Amino acid sequence: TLEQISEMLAKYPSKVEKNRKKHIIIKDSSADRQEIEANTRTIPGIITNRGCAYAGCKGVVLGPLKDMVHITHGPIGCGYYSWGTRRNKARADEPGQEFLNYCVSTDMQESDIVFGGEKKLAKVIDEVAGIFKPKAITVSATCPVGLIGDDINAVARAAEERLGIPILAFSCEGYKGVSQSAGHHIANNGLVERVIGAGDREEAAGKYPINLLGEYNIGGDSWEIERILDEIGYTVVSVMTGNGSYEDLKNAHTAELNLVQCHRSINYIAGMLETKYGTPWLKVNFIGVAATAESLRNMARYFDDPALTARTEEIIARELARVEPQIEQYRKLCEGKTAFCFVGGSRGHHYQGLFAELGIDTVLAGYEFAHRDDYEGRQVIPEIKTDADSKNIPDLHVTADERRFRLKVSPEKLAELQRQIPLSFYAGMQVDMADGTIMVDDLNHYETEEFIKLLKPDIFASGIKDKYVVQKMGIPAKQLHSYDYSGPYAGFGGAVNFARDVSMGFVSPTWNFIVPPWKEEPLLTGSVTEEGV
Ligand code: CFM
Ligand code: HCA
Repeated sequence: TLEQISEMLAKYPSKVEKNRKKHIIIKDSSADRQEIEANTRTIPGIITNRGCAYAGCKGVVLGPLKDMVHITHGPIGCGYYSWGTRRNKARADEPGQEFLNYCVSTDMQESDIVFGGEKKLAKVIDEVAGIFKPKAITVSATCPVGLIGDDINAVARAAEERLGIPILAFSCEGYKGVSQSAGHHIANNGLVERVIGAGDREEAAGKYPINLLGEYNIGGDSWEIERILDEIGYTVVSVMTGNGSYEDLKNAHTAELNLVQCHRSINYIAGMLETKYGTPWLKVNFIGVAATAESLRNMARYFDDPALTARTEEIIARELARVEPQIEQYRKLCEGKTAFCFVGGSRGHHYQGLFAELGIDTVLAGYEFAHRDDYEGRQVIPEIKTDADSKNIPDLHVTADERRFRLKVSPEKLAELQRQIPLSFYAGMQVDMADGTIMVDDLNHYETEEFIKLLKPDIFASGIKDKYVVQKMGIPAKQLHSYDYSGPYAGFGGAVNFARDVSMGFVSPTWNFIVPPWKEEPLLTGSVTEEGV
């Protein structure tokens, strides 16, 4: 209840209390509207789960592009901690053109900080081009690079002339924003400016050409989604950016529709491609059986072709017949339980549907770094105040491409479709949450513990940073970032894997095998003597 939350917040200094209050909402559909504060600075001293702009740019959006080598310009730590931990999988399309297992850094030392790191960067770029012969190279800046003023753009331009391959520089210093989110925006801008449209194809190679945006192939998710899309007959021109490539992305302008799975990380590209090429985007969600089926049906509605619609229904029926009985088995183990669902920017919403299919109610959900539109829906965008932090990242000024702009559907048809399907629109998390459930933005460790005591969830879904604290409180914790090294969880097949893994969390006898040390023998031994020694 509100009083209990107030009590929890009262432990903070009063300024902090006032701040955090705006990031917490109890869903109440009778209220006119419920505004949440988001995408603002974390209060120093609070243990947040957020990452930095570099993580959002290099780690999230650029990192999965497999035929490019991604150079981290900075001290080794930033590169090291982004080495493979996100589990974005890839397979080479051409022999030797898959570099994701490498972690390339300029390994800046103190002397580079003092005298500048540009020469070292130029040398690393030359080495990378010589050793790997990639299609293209990215350079991502970490905090010290911006502080000392290395001009990575000039270094990249010079190297590009020298080497004859695209070298893209990203000024995504960690401090460029309040979270990963700023880095998404920086990466989106660079891909639109330098990659998408750089190819010379004017038409896609097959029928119903689409791009899948905001899907990063964590644990193989996009492979499971593409399996179905291929079977239905779609031509997946590119995936941004899971198992994605420079090679595919450069012809992404040939798609007739852009699908947006993770709105937060890639809505900028979706919007810019609509302006530039006249291609609308469709908000999809391939997490959960019902959401997957609905997304496929919405896609069929957009293309409006009876053969495609029939094929869509055929595949959905086949997949449901296959996965529903399996999920039903697991549902018996999960029914009636409750979950916390706190992830970065879109999974906090998407996974609630999959939990519901297992009979698990989400009692608290939230995002680390999403914006108000991801909670409240895109209709609030015009009223979001731009503060000094968000002004840091410029919106690109994109105009219609004179040669390639083509309205994919007439304005009348577009308006009609928008009444039926989420075309170029995202309604956010809030509408899907039940009354009385709680939304928390940028949840921190103190609030995590307090909310657990209050709500006693049966499972806690979030990331590595709070997993072990929660597990030690005796609650199964499920990572929704790395999937705890499991997956895929997307699509029809993924839902079964998820059901299996969550059920394991509930029925695992592990905890019964562990005897806390103080139950085996007293922690303090000795005796008290009269002298007190
Ligand atoms: Fe989008 Fe993502 Fe997410 Fe995200 Fe991330 Fe991620 Fe995430 Mo970790 S792009 S917002 S910046 S769905 S890395 S694949 S799991 S926080 S909820
Ligand atoms: C990131 C990456 C991350 C971290 C995961 C976690 C991921 O934010 O830089 O905190 O468990 O998914 O790998 O979100």
